[in-house]
Amino acid sequence: LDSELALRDAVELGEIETWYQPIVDLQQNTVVATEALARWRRPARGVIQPGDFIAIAEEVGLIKQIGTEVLGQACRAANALERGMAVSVNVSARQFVQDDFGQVVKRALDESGLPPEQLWLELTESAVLEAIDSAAKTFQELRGLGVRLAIDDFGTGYSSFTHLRAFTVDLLKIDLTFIRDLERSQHDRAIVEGILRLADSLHVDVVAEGIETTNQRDLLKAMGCRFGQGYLFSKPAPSVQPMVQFVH
Ligand code: G
Ligand code: G
Ligand code: MN
Ligand code: NA
Repeated sequence: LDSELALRDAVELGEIETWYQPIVDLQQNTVVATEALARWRRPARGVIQPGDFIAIAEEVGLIKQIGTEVLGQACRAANALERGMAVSVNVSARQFVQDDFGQVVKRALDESGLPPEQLWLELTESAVLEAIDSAAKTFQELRGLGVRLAIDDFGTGYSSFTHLRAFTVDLLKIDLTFIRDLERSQHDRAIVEGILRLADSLHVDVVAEGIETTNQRDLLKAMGCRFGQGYLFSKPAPSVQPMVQFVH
């Protein structure tokens, strides 16, 4: 309750920050994008992780405000780099079902000057499913703006294929649970290969999440996976890491 009250003022007080984790082109060895990850810098309590406040924000109706703040910060940060860097922003179901979500995104693009194709929006499968009726309209609006749409945590949702049939997306982010045991598990390799083949037929790009070892990276690269993200490259950090920092 204490944290709920504090969270109500967090945006106004400038306590919501955005951290960034690079997304790497595995084939080219370059950073092409960065995922925006919300953090709450609470005075005298330090940096609070999204796992400890995003769910509260959704319950008490603050996610719209916080999400809009993160979106704005992320677009400004990506645009400030002036070198084609994309930024990938998480969108929860509650945000996505807002009537004016298309407008919120348009405003963030206009105010930051970020080219639309440099904004990726990560939707979870459950977010899309919950919003199945209003989602179609919002999807059209977002496609019209020219932003790129990604399904986050792909493979963990209920009926992943239904979403692929219903909506045209540009990217799939393979959930890190499929990447973790890639070296040991023939089974997981088969699943990831299947997702890559499917994505290829659908002309959808893939980001493998949670890459922690060079072996995982090399396997994914050999399988033809285009993009990757994980602690091997960088943990989330308070500013966008420049491309030159990428040395693996
Ligand atoms: O950064 P970390 O790995 O702790 O993120 C944990 C979870 O919080 C992830 O599932 C991520 O998608 C979610 N998350 C992080 N930032 C945001 C945000 O700005 N909005 C929403 N809706 N979720 C976020
Ligand atoms: O649900 P979403 O994919 O948005 O969540 C991203 C989360 O994954 C963040 O909390 C981020 O800190 C975490 N993450 C990013 N890279 C790695 C990694 O290599 N290993 C693990 N275990 N977590 C990671
Ligand atoms: Mn994400
Ligand atoms: Na994910």
